[in-house]
Amino acid sequence: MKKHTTSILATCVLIIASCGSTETKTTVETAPVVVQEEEKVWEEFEISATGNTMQDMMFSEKNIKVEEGAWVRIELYNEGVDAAMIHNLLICNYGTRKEVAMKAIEAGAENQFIPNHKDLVAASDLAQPGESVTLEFKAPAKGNYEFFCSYPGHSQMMRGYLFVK
Ligand SMILES: [Cu+2]
Repeated sequence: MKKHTTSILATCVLIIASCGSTETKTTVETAPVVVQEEEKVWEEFEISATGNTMQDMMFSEKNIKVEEGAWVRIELYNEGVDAAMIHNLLICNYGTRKEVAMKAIEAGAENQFIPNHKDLVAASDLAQPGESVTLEFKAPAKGNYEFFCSYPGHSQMMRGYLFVK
């Protein structure tokens, strides 16, 4: 008799347990949180800095075209392995590259070779060999601009043009 009672009890426990488990399976759907933000149109670019000597270092892109007022995101990949291959990407008004590059060297490593200059439009952080950095800025007024690496000795080899349409 005792044995029988135990088996009935065990069956009851099983039923309760299974009922409980189906209940916990019910999940509550949560609505995604919508963050109100200014509508930004992004134009994205990936630029690699290649080469391992002062003679062959270069950017993989030479010309970038964007729309006026767009937000520009440039992912700069430093593919160098040599310790001297430290790169960044500065954007300046057309025809001012040499002057801004000179001021960048004066600004020095403590300022990541970013000068305080009226013709400087945007500047990324420095990317060590194997690293990448992201530069984001709003496209300036329609016109022609230049980009270059301001690490000392690099601006002549590592440069290109930004066209804002
Ligand atoms: Cu460089």
